[in-house]
Amino acid sequence: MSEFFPEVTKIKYEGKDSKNPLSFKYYNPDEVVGNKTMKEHLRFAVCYWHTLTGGGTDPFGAATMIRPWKADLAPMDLAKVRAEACFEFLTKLGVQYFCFHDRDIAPEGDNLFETNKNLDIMVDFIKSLMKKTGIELLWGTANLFNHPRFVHGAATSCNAEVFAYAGAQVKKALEVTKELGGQNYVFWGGREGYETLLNTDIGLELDNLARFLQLAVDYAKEIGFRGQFLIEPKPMEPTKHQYDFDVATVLGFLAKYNLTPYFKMNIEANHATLAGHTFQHELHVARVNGVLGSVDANQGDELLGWDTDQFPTNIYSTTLAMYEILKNGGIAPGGLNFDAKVRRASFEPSDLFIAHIAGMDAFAKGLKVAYKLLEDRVLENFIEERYSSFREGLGKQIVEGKVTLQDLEEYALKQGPIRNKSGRQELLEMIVNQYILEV
Ligand code: XLS
Ligand code: NI
Ligand code: NI
Repeated sequence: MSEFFPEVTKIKYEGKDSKNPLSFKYYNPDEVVGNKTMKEHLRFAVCYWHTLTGGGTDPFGAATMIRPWKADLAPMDLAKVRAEACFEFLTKLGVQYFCFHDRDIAPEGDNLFETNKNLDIMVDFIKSLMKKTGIELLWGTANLFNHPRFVHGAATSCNAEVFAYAGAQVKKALEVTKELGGQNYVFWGGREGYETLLNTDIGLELDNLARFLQLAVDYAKEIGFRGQFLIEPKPMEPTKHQYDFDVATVLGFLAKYNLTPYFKMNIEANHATLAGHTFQHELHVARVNGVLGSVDANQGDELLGWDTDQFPTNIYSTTLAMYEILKNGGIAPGGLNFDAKVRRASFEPSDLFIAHIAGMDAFAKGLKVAYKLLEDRVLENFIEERYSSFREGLGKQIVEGKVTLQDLEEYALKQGPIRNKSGRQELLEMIVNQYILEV
C-alpha cells in the first residue's frame, strides 16, 4: 500500500508549549481524567463525507481540495484509494472511530442492484482495513438526500416509490453497519421537511416518517443489529423547515408515535445554533431527558446563518459541552464525530490534520476544565442552593404533589413580602472564565 500523507508522521502529544502545528498541545490520549483516559472520555471519530469525499465546492465555485489521489480514477478505484487514505489518516491522527453514509464509501451503479454490489465490495475492503488497523465504526447512515430522486424528501416524500427506495436503502445500510460492527446508526433528516405549505400534507408526511422509523426498528431486531439508533435534529437546510427541528421537537414526535424507547439523539453543535439554541442547551435538554446519545462536533459562524460545519475551536463551548457529557456519565456508545470540513481555502492535505488536531485539543482542554468545575461542584452547589425552597416546607409539598390551589391561596394570603435572591449570572461567568484560564 502506498503512503498518502508521507509528509506527516504519527501525531504525538507534545504539551502546551509546543509550537509544532502537527502535534497535540492538550490531547494526551493516555492521560487519566477522573476514572477514564482522555481517549475513553472523548471517543473521537472522523467523518468520511467531509474529510475524504468533500472537494471544497461552494455555490459559487469548483472544488479546491488538493488530495493525494487522482480524481479521474474509475469510480470504484477511487473509492478504494480513498478508503486506504482514510485508514492511514486515522492511524496517523490516533483516532479510533469513523462514520460514513453508504454513498460516501461506494459509488452508485446503474440501478439499486449494481449499487448494492459496489457497496458490498467496499464493505469487504473496508472490513479488512479495519481489521489491519484496529479502527472501529462509530456509526453508519444512509444518504437519502443527494440524488435527484429525493427532491421531495425520502420517508416524507409525496411519492410512495421514493419511500420504497429509501426503505430499501436503509435496509442495506443497516446490514452494512451491522457487518462492520457499527456501534450506532444515525437518521439525519436529509430533505425530510417542507418548502411551502401550499403543496404539503404535514400530517401524512409525519405519519410516514414514523412508519419508516418503526420499519427500521423492526428490521434491526430481525437481523440482530444491537447498535443504538440516533436521530440528529436540525431546524433548516436543505429544506426551509426540517421536521426534526431540535431535541424538544423530536422528543414530542417520538412520544406521539410510541418510538421513545428506541431512539437517542445525535447533537450537532452547528444545528443547535441554527435552531436558535446554544450547543449546551441541546446537550442539556437531551441529557435531562435521557436521550443524549452522540455528538457531531463542529461549530458555526456567529455571523452566518447556515451550517458552515467548521472545526470546533471555541473552548468556552467545548468546556460546557464536556460538562454536559460528564454529567451524562459519558457519551458511549456514542462519540465525538467531527462533522466538520476545512475551509475551502485550506486546501492542502496537511490542513486536514491541523483541523482535527485543533478540534481534539479544544475538546481535551474542555474536558479538563469541565472535570475540575464538576469536582469542585462550582455550579452544582450554586444551583442546589438556588432551589433550596423546594426541599422544605411548602416547596417540598409542591414537589410531592400534595397541594391544591386552595392551599396555595391560603399560604399566599398569609405570607409576608416575597424575597428573591440574585441569580448571580456574572459571578458564575467570572468563575467559569477563571477555570478556563487556570486549569
Ligand atoms: C448535515 C448533517 C449530516 C449528518 C449525517 O447537516 O450534519 O452531515 O450528520 O447525515
Ligand atoms: Ni451531522
Ligand atoms: Ni450538519
